[in-house]
Amino acid sequence: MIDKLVIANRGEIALRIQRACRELGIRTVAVHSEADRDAKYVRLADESVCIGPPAASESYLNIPAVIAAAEVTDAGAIHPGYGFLAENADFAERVEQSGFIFVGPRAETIRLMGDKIAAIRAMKQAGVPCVPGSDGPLVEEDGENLDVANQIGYPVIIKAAGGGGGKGMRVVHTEATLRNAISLTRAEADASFNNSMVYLEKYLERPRHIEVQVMADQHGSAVYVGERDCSMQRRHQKVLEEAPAPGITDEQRKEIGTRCVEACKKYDYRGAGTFEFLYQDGEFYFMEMNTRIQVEHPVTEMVTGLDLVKEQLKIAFGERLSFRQDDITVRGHSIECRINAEDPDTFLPSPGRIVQYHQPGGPGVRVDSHVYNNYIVPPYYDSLIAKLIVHGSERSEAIARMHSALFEMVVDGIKTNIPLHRRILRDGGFQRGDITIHYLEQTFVR
Ligand code: MV4
Repeated sequence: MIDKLVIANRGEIALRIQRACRELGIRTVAVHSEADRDAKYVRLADESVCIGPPAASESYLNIPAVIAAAEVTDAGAIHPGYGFLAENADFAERVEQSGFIFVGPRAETIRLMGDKIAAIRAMKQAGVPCVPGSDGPLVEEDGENLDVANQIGYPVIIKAAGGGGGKGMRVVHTEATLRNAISLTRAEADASFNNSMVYLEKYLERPRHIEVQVMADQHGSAVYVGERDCSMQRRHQKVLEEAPAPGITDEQRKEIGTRCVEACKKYDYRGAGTFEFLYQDGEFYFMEMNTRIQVEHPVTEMVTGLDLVKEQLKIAFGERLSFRQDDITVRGHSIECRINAEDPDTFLPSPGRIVQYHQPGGPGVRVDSHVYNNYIVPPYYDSLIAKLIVHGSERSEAIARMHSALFEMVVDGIKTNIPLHRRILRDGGFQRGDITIHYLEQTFVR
């Protein structure tokens, strides 16, 4: 067993990983930028190493500095959290080459899933349902691409193989605009990702975003841990997530979950993973796979009673999954509101000093946050300051508990999106539980 671990991240997830380590008897090393010297997770870690100036590119994204921190503290493993280096295959490779355990999938798997065309091909071969599409990269010949698009039917969407998370995409409604859209997307993809490969899919016009959580160990066992609905988003930033996805039946969950587990086994997946799907008219369509623990993992923990971060660590250290598929049951309903330091109407960041902070409590309420009274939200990183998570025996109880928790929560001194969350919870569309990925932008934000 590893006795010391470097947490290559900041904010609430650094604290979350630390808590899991403490339960497992693993000592922690916080790495931090100059802007995060006074952070709670730095104080609470067993050791800390300053790895650079405030800019993430010179600190949290600085691979040699992170690896050097593991070396000087004699740590055995590195947990990347989410964002930053979490899905950087070169980082995972260099961590392992330097003799440390990378808490995550093999570098080869991260690389495979980073290439969206290769990932879709792999998933299709494993029996995971995918969007009808070009079945590989688009070629240079316009005629062939026109044929593919006509076969699939408009509208279609052009996506970059190196993209993901909403970068490098273009919707095409007519044959007349296809050629230009392909070359524009190709040029952007080349400039942004240094990869000009693009592919084409049928554009789904009113889907929900539903993702399936999986966990797999190094001994060939894999399970699905239910799904989450993440449709409430703006500009590819999730705002509110919930588990289970409203309206998904046990049969649907078992069917799509089993497909994901089979894919994990086929590719010898290891650790926590998320299969992202579009869901429309009762069907799931694979989009991409995330090879990290996600921001919204707590809603899955709340409905299953599992500790996904502890499981990640145990898997990385070679232990077997401590549960089988039949041991996992989805109980009740959980909702997470992402509390951001931002203007609730304009969504502009609102960094600065939090002069008054009170977090809510009561039955079924969980707050994952690194902030405290007089904490200064730095302007250099993303604006997430807290995740407010509730659990209820059913969705209506979870909604009522979230209402109550938002009523109790006080964050003074900076603007937050708490008023936006209150409006969402009161909204009829949200309460019915059948909103699409476009709902927040199209019919809600003024
Ligand atoms: C799509 C789509 C509709 N049809 N693909 C956006 C992020 C990237 N992962 C893929 N995305 C989409 N792919 C097809 N064939 C709509 C989106 C999309 C989206 C997906 C999930 C969550 C939010 C979204 C917002 C806009 C577009």
